[in-house]
Amino acid sequence: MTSVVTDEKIPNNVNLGGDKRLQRALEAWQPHFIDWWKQMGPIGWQERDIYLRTAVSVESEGWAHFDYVKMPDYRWGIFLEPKQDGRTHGFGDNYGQPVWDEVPGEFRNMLRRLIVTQGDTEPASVEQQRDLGATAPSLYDLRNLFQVNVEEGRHLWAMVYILFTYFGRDGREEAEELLARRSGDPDKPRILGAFNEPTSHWLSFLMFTMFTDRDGKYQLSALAESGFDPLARTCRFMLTEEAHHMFVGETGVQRVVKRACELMKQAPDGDPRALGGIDLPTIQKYLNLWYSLSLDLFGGEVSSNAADAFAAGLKGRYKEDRYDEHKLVGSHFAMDVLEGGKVVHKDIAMRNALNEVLRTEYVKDCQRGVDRWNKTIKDEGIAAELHLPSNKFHRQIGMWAGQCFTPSGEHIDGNTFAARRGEWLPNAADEAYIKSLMHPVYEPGKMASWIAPPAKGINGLPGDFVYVRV
Ligand code: BYC
Repeated sequence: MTSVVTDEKIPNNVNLGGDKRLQRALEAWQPHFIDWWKQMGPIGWQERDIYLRTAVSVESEGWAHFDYVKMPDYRWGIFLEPKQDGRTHGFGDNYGQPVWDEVPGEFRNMLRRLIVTQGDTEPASVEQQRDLGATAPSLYDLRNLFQVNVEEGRHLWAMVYILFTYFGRDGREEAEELLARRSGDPDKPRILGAFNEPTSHWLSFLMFTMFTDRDGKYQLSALAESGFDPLARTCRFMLTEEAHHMFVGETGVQRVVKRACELMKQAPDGDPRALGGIDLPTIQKYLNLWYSLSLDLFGGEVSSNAADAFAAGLKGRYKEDRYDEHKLVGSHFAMDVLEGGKVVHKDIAMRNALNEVLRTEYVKDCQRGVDRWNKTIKDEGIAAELHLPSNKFHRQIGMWAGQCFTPSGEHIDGNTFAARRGEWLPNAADEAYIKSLMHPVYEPGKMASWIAPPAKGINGLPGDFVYVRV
């Protein structure tokens, strides 16, 4: 394995110093990235000391270093998992052939599109979250927000490294574009829908890290199988960091749920809102919103793009090794489809159904998280449950877009949906209420009224550690 270099301008384990042209090109992009970070990154906290984790190698033991850092000084590095000698394509038409170390000409555009789409989500999420530092419910949460933000920045570096190294001038242009698009900007929006949605308060942030970052886990896992080996190696290491982001979301929502239950028991009429909490029905609405937005990120249910990417060996399935058959010629996937305005269950050619196959794995993973939230509710002695809505509910991409379904999956007309929308998705009053709770709590160890404390601190430190020097 190439050794880790941390004293260069760009820390890396890819022997960047051995390719002076590439190194100069990336060092020329670096100030553009820092300008973007200062302009579009977290507002108001750039000069503060934050207790952050920095990736310093890819070893499973000791891959990260924790210390106080000012965010613009964060050491965003390039780290790829070591190359496995003799690795072969694990799926698709080239199954069993040696993997590629260079971009295969015939798949160049498809590969670039996948990498650019992945790369685009990283700065997008930082932009979406840039105001949240003003209203963090605790120093612990504030630090977690910034940890997520700097690591999304590193994931951008991961994709930019691939673009610069393997895509020549096109790659450099794409890297500039990644810094030029803006989340939510109608003239130059980010590529995928959910990354243009406002994440304007902490409940949305926690749902985003639970559901949208989890799409990241599944997409990165599918790309980690890629027969384009540099992409596979970079995605494998990105997954190591991604786990913390989902932890922030899942445990964050779990703490909101716990607090709701505690306040239900304390409030005279059982309404946690009376004591500055967030009630379970409102939590359910935000769950419905962010889950459905995140389902859209898997693309159409039936997709020739997905079939082509699989056939080419560029994008596989989640944990491809678990499957017995890796070419998927002649096999089928049974799924709901829309035919003549009706929902029917049908066999679809497997390669065309691969977005749905990946989404199905994602849904199971989300359900495991919701089950853990429901256990918290039960442990608090409250008789209520949260539910994932149907995968047809509130969809804007794919087969169910333009159709209306209830959260339990009943096909309804547009007028009924419009009349009942506010029961299922956050309405203006819910947004106003949640925003009214968003006041910063920056005293070490203290929490806002609407969220329970975490079970433990970061890196073995106590909950009242000064995670951010305010
Ligand atoms: N919004 O064949 P189709 C993460 C477009 S998250 C807007 O149905 P395909 C992270 C599609 O581009 C993971 N447009 O789907 C999380 C295509 O357009 P063109 C990000 C959409 O291509 C939190 C057309 O519709 N990584 O890492 O099989 C924080 C027809 O497409 C959307 C990736 O996504 C949408 N939701 O699949 C930070 C991996 N969905 O080409 C980070 C790379 C589809 O006809 N991307 N369209 O103009 C992919 O694998 C695929 O592009 C997708 C779409 C799965 C997104």
